[in-house]
Amino acid sequence: MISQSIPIFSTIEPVYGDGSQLEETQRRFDILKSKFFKIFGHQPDLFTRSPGRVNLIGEHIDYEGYSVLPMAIRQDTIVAIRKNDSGESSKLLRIANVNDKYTMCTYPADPDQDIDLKNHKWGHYFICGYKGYYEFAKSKGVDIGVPVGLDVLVDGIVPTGGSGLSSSAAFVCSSTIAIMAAFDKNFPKKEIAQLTCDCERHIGTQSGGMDQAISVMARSGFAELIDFNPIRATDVKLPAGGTFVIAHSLAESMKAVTAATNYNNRVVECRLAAIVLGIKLGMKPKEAVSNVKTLSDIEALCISFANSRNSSDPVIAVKEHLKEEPYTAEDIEKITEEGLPSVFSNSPTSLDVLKAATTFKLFQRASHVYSEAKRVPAFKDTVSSKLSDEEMLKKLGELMNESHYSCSVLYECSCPELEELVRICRDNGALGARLTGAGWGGCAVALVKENIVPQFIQKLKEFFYKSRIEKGVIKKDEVDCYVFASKPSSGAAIFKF
Ligand code: NG1
Ligand code: MG
Repeated sequence: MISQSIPIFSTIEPVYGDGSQLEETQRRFDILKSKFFKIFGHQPDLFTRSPGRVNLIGEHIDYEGYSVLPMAIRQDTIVAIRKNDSGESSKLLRIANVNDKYTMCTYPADPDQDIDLKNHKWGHYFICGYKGYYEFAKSKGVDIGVPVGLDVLVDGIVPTGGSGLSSSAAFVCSSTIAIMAAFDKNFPKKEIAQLTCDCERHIGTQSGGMDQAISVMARSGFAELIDFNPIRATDVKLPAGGTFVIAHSLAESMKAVTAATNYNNRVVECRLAAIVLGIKLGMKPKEAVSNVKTLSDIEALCISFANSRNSSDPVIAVKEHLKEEPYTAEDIEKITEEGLPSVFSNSPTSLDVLKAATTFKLFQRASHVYSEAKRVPAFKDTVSSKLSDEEMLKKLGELMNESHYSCSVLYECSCPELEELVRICRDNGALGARLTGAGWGGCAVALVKENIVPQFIQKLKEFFYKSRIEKGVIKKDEVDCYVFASKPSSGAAIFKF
């Protein structure tokens, strides 16, 4: 099979073809064009778009090497771009936004620049794409000549502020593809999915590749099972009669800022759990420290141990070999026979985690990852099973509820607002509801029978959003941006008009 590259369109219909979205999007493109001209004094060369996503199941396991099951949402980030190879501005990357909240960011046209992580700016996400694209081009031996200036205008409508809908990946993917297309290049989607994942790591989170893979590879009408190493996407047709409703908890989680205590902390805990388990299951400490990167690396060892106990569940190995009480660094160093700063010496963001942490919950994190990893194939198998639609939806809802429990209790990535929201969803007819994305704030996703969606959304407005509107947390006319039903939409595209 020939691996497809990013599609190039000369009209917006193929991507935004359904009803109201077409008009709304045409307006966005018109505004982008006129603002681009107003700011930079010329027209853009081309546009790119890449969508946000909602993860249906498989949370915090992509970076452990396990498959996940997200779908793209229609909200996306459009980037307008033009190369600038003469005059003073040929030495600059000028990144502007249609939203006045984001003031223009200017960077040197230098792919080797460092991103100032201590001083977070919205434009940094573009630089992630910029640096990553040059690294990729270099590694492929693609000649893109001396760096030139880029004029860029961004229009993102994926809810931001750690919504868990991957506004960051939509921005990084759209930017990277815009840069690639501005240099008149295109590559297979799989390579771009990997490249954009590497790009986003420049922001300092040790993320897995789910968000970029779905944003680049999504197909309209399908959720996708995403496998890693190498990245692959398999279409998953969702059962008729069910709809996914996305609802924002209105708690913000700024992942790029809190990484050392939240996201990266869990990545480090998983690595430590994997190393300790590997040693307990017979690996030499030195061998485990240098070879074991993720919990999936030692799954075979865990399963053969579980087999010896008449099970195939790696959670058995976790129960037997890890203790429930949190580990101190000293506890772990006795097992690894090496200091933790030395174990993580080549990862500055992990060293930040070690500085911020007092203890590590290895048992809980590993139990979550191994059990969540099983729920993903269970979800996919349910969808392709012979169950009636009714039974199928019920089973999918149960898996989503189990996933939420595991995220909340074992992985501790929920928050009071998400707990309240998930409970309200379940009390008002959801077949299942869970936090989605990294958590610590952001959105929940609920599986709801299609015929009750309007009432369901009404109930959420009444029981969750009304009091928040009264307190001024959001405005009344904004509420539809925070709670909406979503259908699986298509992936990244390039537009040349
Ligand atoms: P969001 O929801 O965008 O913060 C993050 C990671 C994913 C995945 C999920 C948890 C990034 C870019 N994305 O998503 O790779 O690990 O958390 O399942 O960091
Ligand atoms: Mg993100």
